Amino acid sequence: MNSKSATTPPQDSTSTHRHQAAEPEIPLFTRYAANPILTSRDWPYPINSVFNAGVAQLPNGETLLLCRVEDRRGISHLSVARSNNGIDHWRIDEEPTLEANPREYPEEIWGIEDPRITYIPELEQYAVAYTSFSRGGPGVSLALTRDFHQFERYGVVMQPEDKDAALLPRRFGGLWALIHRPVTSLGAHMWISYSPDLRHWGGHKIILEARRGGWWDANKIGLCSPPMETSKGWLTIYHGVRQTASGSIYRLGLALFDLERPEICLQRGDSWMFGPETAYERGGDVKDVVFPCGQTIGADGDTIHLYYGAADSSIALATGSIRALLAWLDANSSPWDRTR
Ligand code: BMA
Repeated sequence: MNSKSATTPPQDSTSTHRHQAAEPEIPLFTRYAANPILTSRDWPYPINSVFNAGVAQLPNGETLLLCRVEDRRGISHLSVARSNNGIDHWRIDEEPTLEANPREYPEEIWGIEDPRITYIPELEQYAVAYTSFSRGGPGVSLALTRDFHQFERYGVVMQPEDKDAALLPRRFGGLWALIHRPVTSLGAHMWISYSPDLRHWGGHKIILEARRGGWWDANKIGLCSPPMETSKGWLTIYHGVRQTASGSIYRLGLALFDLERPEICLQRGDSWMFGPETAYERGGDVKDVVFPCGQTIGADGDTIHLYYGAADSSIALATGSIRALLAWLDANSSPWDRTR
């Protein structure tokens, strides 16, 4: 008798209990073999670390990363790196591209961080939503640019404590929509707010709540990269923070929001779909962190190049597929009111 068959239960992938379907059989994101793609050693001037980059795909085909660069005082600024293939041969601005300007924008006194870039066809400009580190804590600031040289600052659009924001690329019922993560007495959940002019914001609503208890995304979540528009809805990568006895673990989950009413969550994955595994994700200034702030979509309309900060120390790249993420959501989400 085959000893294996005596001890191994029959394999039937369809019998897997929903809440145990934690890891997809095929990884949803494949790490670039030569990760990390950018570190402090690549920088043309002395810095501590480079991580959490906003991403834009330029009309000339270049990939632009607006990187969070932490200097050796501990204060962050944003700097541009460009590459023809989005993988290597990065050309980095010789000096900081966008620096905190606390004289005119006092909310930027301790630096600017974690940009998310959205191209806005109506304005023919890129909107950069970033964290301004103020005396009152982190807030959300907005700037518009055509060329990543000149920036028009809109100042604080969401007061502290708030961060992890991105603008959606078009209006809904005449209003712009910003996803963000305030910390309120209700907790650290994802919200949406609307504006007629990008300056005055209202209509605030919670769109995704941090779960509770033992969940991987209990108590604190936030938007990662700007949502991707698909035929099924806004495909959205968010981070969940698990507090453990030895610190936090930042992992990535998926949710889908209604195309015309982005405040409506259609699906939410049960388990995380990407988390710290490699040495450069598990060790660094802040261990166990993967933190994407942007992606590009390939010419096939499906391939995602996800750029993420690794352990607050470097920038790494992983490749995925919109089709595969949508299929995974179909197979791995529960009605969301049962998961809280
Ligand atoms: C978050 C942000 C990110 C950072 C992460 C891990 O709150 O501040 O910039 O990457 O923590 O330190």
